Amino acid sequence: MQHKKGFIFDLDGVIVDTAKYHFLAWQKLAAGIGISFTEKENEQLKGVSRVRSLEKILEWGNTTLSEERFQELMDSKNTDYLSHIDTMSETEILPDVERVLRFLEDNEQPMALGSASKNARTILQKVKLIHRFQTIVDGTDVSKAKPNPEVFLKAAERLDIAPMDCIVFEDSVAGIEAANTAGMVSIGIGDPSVLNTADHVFSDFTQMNNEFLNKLIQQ
Ligand code: B16
Ligand code: MG
Repeated sequence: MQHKKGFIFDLDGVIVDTAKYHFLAWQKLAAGIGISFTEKENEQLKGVSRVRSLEKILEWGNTTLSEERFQELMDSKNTDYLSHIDTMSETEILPDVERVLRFLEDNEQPMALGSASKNARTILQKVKLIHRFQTIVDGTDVSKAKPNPEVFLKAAERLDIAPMDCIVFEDSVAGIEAANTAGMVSIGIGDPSVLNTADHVFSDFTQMNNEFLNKLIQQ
């Protein structure tokens, strides 16, 4: 009998590296309001929603803004970010992502995207992966941001697979916490010393062979 598991992929940092574009856009915004913003701060925004990201930047800079100005800055950050996204193509899909997707498709495993980004569909279209997922749950579908498990629980529900039979690939600490809280198998993609609460960690998909994927299916 073919076992069916639900495989849920985060987007930024797992399928494509859009953190570098978020960095450019947030840095421009921060410079415009006199706040210093380096790669170190950018790291702390991984998996964090757009609103919460701006709130954090303002906290770091000890700055408060009117609600109207806050919204204006959010909009201009996103316009700037989208100008970078517009340059993207399939060449930016991270190494071995396509091999993993193909292996899971060949084994008839349901797959979903579970991302905090409200731009997830645009990005998936640019890299031509939008049709590879049975369902897409993104920042427009959820009201509670990671580490809340809502995004992954919604993906499981739409795949019609029990949370305990779902496997999440995530690059952020908040996302791993969300997967663990949802009762799913959490697989960190990145640095094991950072993602130390994940069930398994790989530096990237080139380190994860088909035998490991097969074990996840059979478990
Ligand atoms: P947007 P993920 C997250 O995506 C990013 O890691 C995070 O840096 C970003 O702030 C968030 O999406 C919101 O993105 O501004 O496009 O709505 O890693 O959950 O795929
Ligand atoms: Mg991510």
